[in-house]
Amino acid sequence: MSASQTKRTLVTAALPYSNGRLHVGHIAGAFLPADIYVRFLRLKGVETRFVCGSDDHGVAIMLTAEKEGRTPKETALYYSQKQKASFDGLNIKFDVYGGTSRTANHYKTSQDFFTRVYEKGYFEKQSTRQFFDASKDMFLPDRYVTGTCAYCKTPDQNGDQCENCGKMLDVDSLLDARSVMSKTPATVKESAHWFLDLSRFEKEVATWLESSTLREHTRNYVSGLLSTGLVKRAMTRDLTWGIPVPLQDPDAKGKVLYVWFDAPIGYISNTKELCEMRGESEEKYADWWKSDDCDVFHFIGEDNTIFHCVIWIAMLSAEGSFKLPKGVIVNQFLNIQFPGQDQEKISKSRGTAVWIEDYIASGANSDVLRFYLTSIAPERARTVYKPEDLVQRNNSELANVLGNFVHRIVSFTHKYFGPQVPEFPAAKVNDTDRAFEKRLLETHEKLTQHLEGFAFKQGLETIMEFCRDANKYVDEKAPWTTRKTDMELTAVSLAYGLRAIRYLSVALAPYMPDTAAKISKTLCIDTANQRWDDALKALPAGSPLAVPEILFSKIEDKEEVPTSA
Ligand code: B3M
Ligand code: ZN
Repeated sequence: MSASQTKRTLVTAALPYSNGRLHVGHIAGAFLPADIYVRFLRLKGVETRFVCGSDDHGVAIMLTAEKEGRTPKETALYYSQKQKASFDGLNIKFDVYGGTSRTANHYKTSQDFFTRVYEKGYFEKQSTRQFFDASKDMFLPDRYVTGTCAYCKTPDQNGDQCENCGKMLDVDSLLDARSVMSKTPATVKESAHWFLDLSRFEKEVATWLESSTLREHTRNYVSGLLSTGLVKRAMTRDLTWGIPVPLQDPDAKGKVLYVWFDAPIGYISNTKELCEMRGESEEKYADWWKSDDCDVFHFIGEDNTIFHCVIWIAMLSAEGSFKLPKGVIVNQFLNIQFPGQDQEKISKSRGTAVWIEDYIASGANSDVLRFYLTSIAPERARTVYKPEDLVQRNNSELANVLGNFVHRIVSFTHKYFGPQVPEFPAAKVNDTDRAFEKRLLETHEKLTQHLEGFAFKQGLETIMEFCRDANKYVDEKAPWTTRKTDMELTAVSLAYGLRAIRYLSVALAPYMPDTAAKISKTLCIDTANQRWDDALKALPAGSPLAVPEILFSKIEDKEEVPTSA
């Protein structure tokens, strides 16, 4: 996989449904890796915009609104703001965080998109059989109905997609369907809808699949979908909440766009929103969506794969004026395991989630969570979040290995050479120092490759291995012993140690921005125009040093960080 080589890059993270709070699984899935990538690109000097916002339409929001006694619009706004606060608390810094129900721009962009596809003749109007709740006199699209998946026989599945096998479900493939509203068996009623025949875009999807940046599991999954053939999918719904179908046809009355039609268009409308926020003309968004100088990367969780890698590609191909994404970076799910219990899915209803809001409210260090979630990132397979593992890694890796290295080098330098990088004669540099320097250069090369290849977890491991070696280097050079006999030799060890710290202040910046900033502050480095390769620049002798802060405190009492819902 290769990263963006172009002048500009637009990075998006999946738009979360605004019907609930965010938990660690959401963050590990799409948002944190996207944020790491954006920070890396910016350090590389790539002009980057980072776009997200809440996904406000669809039945999920309607059901929550009903349950919590708010309107769907109020619900969307309420949770969208909560989500924004959670992202802020973890330093996940989008350039814009809108909401698909909040702006006229999103309605217009979605309706214009629909109209263009319609005018090109790609929609087929068809009378369909839909689940219906006679007692409530309403159609039951998507999550309004539950039943058993006809393909894998998993019970309690929603009307749109089976959580277990990922297949799309409809009146014929959802067995024993019941209304979520009245709990009565669902009946079936006719309704006209507009379908996009995905099979007409099989070639476009296949070509995109070959040329785009995807992880292996994603490529295999999408090839599998293509090999069984694509089908027609309704792009409209019988719902009261959503974007009205922009057609004069009497059959369009009371119908809205399917949430998965308008949601990805949210990436475009949020980009427009951002241009407006920056005082640019609305048409500026085309620099990000229609220019060959820009690559678009979507970061998503595994359950969104079919929508981004098949339906969205077909939609964009049908509409024709936007660029196809350069890559879709998909993470698998994160399971959770509480002490003494079995591993399970993260679930709000079963109370098996760690909420970001609670983590932030506990006052725990946001970088610790960023570190832990990256160290268990489900990049190739599902992985497990273990609350006590976070505590253990904070203590053993962050506090003991990283924090301790920085602290001991800087405070030792202060003590014996004053608050500055010591000067040393070149003749005192020995093989151990040269080997350590080589190690640093190799680390940078490896880390850069990992980040360019979206292997964020391996990148972080590379940094931590370097930290362990840095501690070994200092132990071997033992400045606390050499200072009694040879101050010049001691100066070399500390200067090389400081060089490693300088390195970490940049290398860690995509992963742990607060920590990187604290290290930079200790080294009195202005990070405003910092670049990725500045990581390799040694600080000249005499550069000032500030008093080091404690980067990570040990978590003694496990209750200090939230461990459950
Ligand atoms: N809202 C599903 C989810 O939150 C959906 C993603 C939309 S991305 C355009 O997982
Ligand atoms: Zn299934």
